[in-house]
Amino acid sequence: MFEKVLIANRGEIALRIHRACREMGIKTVAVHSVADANAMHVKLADESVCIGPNASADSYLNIPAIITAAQITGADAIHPGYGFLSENARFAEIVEEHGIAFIGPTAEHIRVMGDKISAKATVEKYGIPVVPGSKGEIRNYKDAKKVADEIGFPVIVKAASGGGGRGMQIVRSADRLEEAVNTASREAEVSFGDGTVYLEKFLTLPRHIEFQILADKHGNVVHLGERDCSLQRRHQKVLEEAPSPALNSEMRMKTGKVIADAIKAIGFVGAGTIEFLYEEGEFYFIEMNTRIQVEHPITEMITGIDLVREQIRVAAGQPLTMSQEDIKFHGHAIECRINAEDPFTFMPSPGKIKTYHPPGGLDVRVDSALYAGYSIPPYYDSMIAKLIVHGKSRNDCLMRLRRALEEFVIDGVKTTIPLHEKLIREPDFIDGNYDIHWLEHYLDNLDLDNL
Ligand code: MV4
Repeated sequence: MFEKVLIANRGEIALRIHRACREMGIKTVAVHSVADANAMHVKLADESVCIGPNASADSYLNIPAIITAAQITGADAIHPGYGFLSENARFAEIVEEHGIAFIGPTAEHIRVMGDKISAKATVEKYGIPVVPGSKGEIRNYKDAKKVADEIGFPVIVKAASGGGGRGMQIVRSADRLEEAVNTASREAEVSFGDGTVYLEKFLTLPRHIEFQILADKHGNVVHLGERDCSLQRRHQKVLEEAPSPALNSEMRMKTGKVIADAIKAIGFVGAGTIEFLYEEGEFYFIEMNTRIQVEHPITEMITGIDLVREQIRVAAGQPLTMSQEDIKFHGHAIECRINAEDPFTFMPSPGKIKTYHPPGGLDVRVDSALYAGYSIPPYYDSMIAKLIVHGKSRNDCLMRLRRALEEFVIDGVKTTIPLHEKLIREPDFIDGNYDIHWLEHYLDNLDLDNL
């Protein structure tokens, strides 16, 4: 097992990784920007290294500084967390070239899944259903027209290097197709330095459902069921739940098996998420994430499995601690992402925390790096806490979530707690009756003057 892990991240996920390491007897190294000198992840770690100035590009994305920090402290592995360098194949490669273990999949698997065209082709080959669309790249209008005529409008043009919703164009009729292909390609070139685009049937009212998998170096692969991440605003998830209100156990186990078999055939190792759009009883693969995700705790709450611990174990060559038959799903879990933002306009609200009182009690988990007196810097993501609640049933979970949100006190900055309190009282949400567009429609129709 590793002796010392460098955590190449900040905030709550850096704490989450530190905690897994501590419980495994592994020492930790925090890295931080100048702005994060007083951050909680720095205080908790056994050692810390300042890797650069405030801007992420100069610190948390600074590969030479991070490698040097690992060398100086003698770390034998690096955990990238989520965001930042977590899905940078070149970073994974450089880490390994320096004789340091990368806690994640191989650079090659990151690269294949990072290109949405090759990701789709790869999973389709092993039996995972994908969204109908172009076989690979669309080079010109002629290519696009041929595919669109086959699958019918509406279609969506996407960037091969995209993901997370950037560089997409929805096309409702043939007369708009040519400009959409050109716009998508131009935007992709500007955003990602790669103008490659592809085309898919646009699914109008799907849910976003993703499956968690774990795979070791010995050919063992398990799935840990799904998370429903449909509630999002501008491609930022707001609240996630597991299991999805839209699935039953039979669909879960059937789809999970297809996915686990495909992941085994692909030879992927580590923790991964297979993202689907789900519409009218059918799954359509869109992307695979090759990292631990923000919303991983809801899966931990319903399975009792420590995903970060398993990630560290498999990176060190150890087998998974469970097989598929050992995985039992218990009850329901919901995560609310709490951001330092105005709850209804979403204007960022950095600043100093005066009072911090997180909720507690049975089946309530708060993943956060906040403390009273801490100043939230304006340079990074605005997510400051995740409230994760479990219950025996979805209704028990909702009742407990109401209670926990009421208890939560964060004074000094605006937070999205009031949005969550309102959202979980909406009849459509209570009924589990929502799709990927529901939250944006809901927010558009709120009367901001009468809240
Ligand atoms: C789609 C889609 C509908 N049809 N693909 C958005 C982020 C990226 N991960 C993929 N995304 C989507 N891909 C097909 N074929 C709908 C989305 C999507 C979305 C699109 C427009 C506005 C909001 C959205 C929210 C989630 C997903």
